[in-house]
Amino acid sequence: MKTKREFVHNLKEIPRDELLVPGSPLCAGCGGLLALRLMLKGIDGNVVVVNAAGCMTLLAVYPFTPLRSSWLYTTMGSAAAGAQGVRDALDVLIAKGRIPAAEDLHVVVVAGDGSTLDIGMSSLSGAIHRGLDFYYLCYDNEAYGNTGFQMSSASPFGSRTVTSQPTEHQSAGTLQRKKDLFEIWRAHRPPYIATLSTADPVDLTDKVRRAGQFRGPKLFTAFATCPPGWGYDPSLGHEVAKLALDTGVWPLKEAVQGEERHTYIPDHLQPVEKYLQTQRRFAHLFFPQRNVDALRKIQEDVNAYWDRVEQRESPRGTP
Ligand SMILES: Cc1ncc(C[n+]2csc(CCOP(=O)(O)OP(=O)(O)O)c2C)c(N)n1
Ligand code: SF4
Repeated sequence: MKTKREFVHNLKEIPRDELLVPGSPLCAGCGGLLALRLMLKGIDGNVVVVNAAGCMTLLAVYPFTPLRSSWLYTTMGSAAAGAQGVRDALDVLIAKGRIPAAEDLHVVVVAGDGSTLDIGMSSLSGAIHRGLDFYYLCYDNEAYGNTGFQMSSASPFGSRTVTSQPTEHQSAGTLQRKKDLFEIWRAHRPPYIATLSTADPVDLTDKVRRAGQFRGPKLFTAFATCPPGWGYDPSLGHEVAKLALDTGVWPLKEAVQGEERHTYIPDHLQPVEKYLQTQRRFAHLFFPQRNVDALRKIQEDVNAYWDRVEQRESPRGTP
């Protein structure tokens, strides 16, 4: 079941304008890059991008950049504070008549899950609490990608990262569950939050357009497929992202003024193993022998999530 779109109803209605053009040194098939490109299409007007250290730092390797906008680079911990500074500067310049209001820019933070959930969480929490008017994109590749794929607090249970390798004492790899960024954000009560997936670009751009109706923090977390970190061929990114939706691993949802609803409820969840088997970071759960306990736990977590959704929202399979 998919919810009705408000602004973007089909692929043809996704704006053709590009603020992020081809030509970057990021990996082929980078899902985070595609999420950013689509998100910028959903924003009405010009932007200034504030970027926390991470893979997207490669978007501006002087003197080249694929961005058709200004770009401010910050430390991992301070992107949201940087966004506050840019917003304040724009407001002051407009108030003093130094730039016309019509030339105002939207402030867009781009940060990885390590920056968002670990190192930059306190400055982000403060910015949301102050009601800063900005867009925030966390591209969630579920690890510290830029430095070689170390475990972050978004790494899912059972995944292999370079700092959470399966051993003979613990065969699952990462033992912790992902932090729930959506719920952390929801507890701050911002006007708009959503999860995004490049496997549904219409849902993605429609959500960004809808968010544009609100002043204040507009927060997005995108499923960010990562070929080298996750271990799959770059040409398979769409299939991996689609399976994450159809197995229920990555729910598509939004919260408007705290009211949560799912924008896609799979009619029948596919077994989560179909998703796990697409990536080498989960290969140790299947070879040299099946890790029955870990696989059961992953499936049970997904089932429990959707059972809760079913109780709250329309039952699965109901249009
Ligand atoms: C405080 C701090 N610790 C470590 C680093 C080194 N560093 C640069 S990029 C990066 C990885 C960032 O991970 P994430 O935010 O998930 O973004 P990704 O690299 O996955 O795009 C790290 C650890 C840093 N810049 N600052
Ligand atoms: S390591 Fe992953 S997130 Fe980083 S640029 Fe490559 S594909 Fe993108």
